[in-house]
Amino acid sequence: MDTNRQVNAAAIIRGSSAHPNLRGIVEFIPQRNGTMVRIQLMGLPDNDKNNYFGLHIHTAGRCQPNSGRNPFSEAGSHYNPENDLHPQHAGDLGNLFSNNGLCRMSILTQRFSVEDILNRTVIIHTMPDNLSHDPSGNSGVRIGCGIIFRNRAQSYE
Ligand SMILES: [Cu+2]
Ligand SMILES: [Zn+2]
Repeated sequence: MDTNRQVNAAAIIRGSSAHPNLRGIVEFIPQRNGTMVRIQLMGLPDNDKNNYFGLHIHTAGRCQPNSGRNPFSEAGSHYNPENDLHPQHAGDLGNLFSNNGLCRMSILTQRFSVEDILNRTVIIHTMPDNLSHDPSGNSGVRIGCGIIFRNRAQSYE
C-alpha cells in the first residue's frame, strides 16, 4: 500500500435510525490507474447469515431522511452519467463483504474520478446487490449513508 498519499475525498458513513451502530469511512484516492475506494466500516447487520451488502454512489449529496420506510431516499438514484444499465452504472461498486459487522475493502475503479463524485453519496444497502438489470440490483432498503466531501489535508498510512 502506498503511504502518505493525499486523500482527495472522503465520506463519513452513518447508519439510519434502524442501524445506529453502523459507521465508518469511505475514502477516494486518485491513483495513476484510477480511483482507489478505501472502505472501513463497522456495525453492519449480522443477521440471516448475510454478509454481502450492496454498495453504490448515489447522485445527490443528501443523507435524508434518517428514518421511516425509505431512509436516505433523498440521495436519489445510482450515479449514472452515461445512462447505462445496472450494474454498469458508474456508481455501482458491487457488494461489501462483512465479517461480524466489520468490513475492510479497497476497490480500484476507472468508472469515475474523485472530482466526478464530490458532493454525491455513498449508500449501503441491507441486502446483496444481485448485479442484474432489474433495474437496480434489488438490494433493499438503505441502511447507511455518507456525503462525499473534498478532503485535501489528510493523509493515510
Ligand atoms: Cu444504492
Ligand atoms: Zn446501479
